Amino acid sequence: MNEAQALAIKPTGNEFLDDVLEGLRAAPKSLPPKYFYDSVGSQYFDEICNLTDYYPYHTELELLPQVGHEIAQRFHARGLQNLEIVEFGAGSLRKVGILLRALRTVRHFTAIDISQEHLIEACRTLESQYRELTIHPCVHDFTKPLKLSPSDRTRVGFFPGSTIGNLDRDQARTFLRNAGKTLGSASYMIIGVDTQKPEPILHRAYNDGKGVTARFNKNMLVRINRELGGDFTLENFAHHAFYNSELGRIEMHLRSLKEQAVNIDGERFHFGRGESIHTENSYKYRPVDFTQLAKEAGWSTERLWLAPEDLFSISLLKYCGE
Ligand code: AVI
Repeated sequence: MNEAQALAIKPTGNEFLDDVLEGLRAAPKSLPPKYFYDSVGSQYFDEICNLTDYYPYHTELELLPQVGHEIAQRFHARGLQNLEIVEFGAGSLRKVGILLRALRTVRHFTAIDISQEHLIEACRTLESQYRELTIHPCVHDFTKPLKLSPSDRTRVGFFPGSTIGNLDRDQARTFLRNAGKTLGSASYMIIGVDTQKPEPILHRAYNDGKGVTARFNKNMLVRINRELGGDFTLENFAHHAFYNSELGRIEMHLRSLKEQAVNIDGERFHFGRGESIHTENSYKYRPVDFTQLAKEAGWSTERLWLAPEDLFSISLLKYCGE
């Protein structure tokens, strides 16, 4: 892995500014959740993952060894050896280690992530642990189409953590369709998807007692102030997260605690007291609904594993085109 490789694909233009202005001009106001993940935001997210209240992370982590083992047996029975794992939104790469230990014939790993610093650091760590692995870091917004160089390897997409839940259903279908094109025919996908469950468990996961999720949410405003010269007063906004049962999703907002105005790049935005900026959705799927969604995007479900108490699911999908 080399830093120049990652730099070469760094996004250009000021897309961040354009997206922020567009989101704050809209009614209701919103900001895209992908901007949570600068290096500070990625660290907050790692902290969230260490909280007991945030069940998706440790539940998936505990289910993965069994999933990896069973997938290894399946692939072995099919004579599949020349494998490459492609992780979308590579995060801390802790989970992929479990897969690498189970799927011992993997020699190539492509890590795709929007945060360059975080990606490089994570790849360096992985490199030191898996000497025989060739790592290809790729700074990219995984919600956009991506073409990888042609290869005779069987590509296995890896999309853990229910990050797909941060996309609405149309975006999720588009992501899966694009991922199929990126990975190619005869590819597979291992995907972690959070399930619908009693509201108190969900509520706790997004309103943790230590306030880490609140800091993670507010970091969006810190970034806008620092990188775009905005003048948000942080104390004037509060973290607000709740389960919208009708739409089957957690919604995160930043709620204005008073009537106020904020300036960004010479533009003034007015906030009424109680008005909110919608920063994230986190959809929770019933297994049948996710299987159907994947099918509509060209993926058949080979197997779906459920964690105890159906707290989380991991699916093995096979690409069959559309
Ligand atoms: C990355 N993503 C799946 C997390 C989620 O649960 O939707 C992001 C997150 N937001 C608040 N806490 C964690």
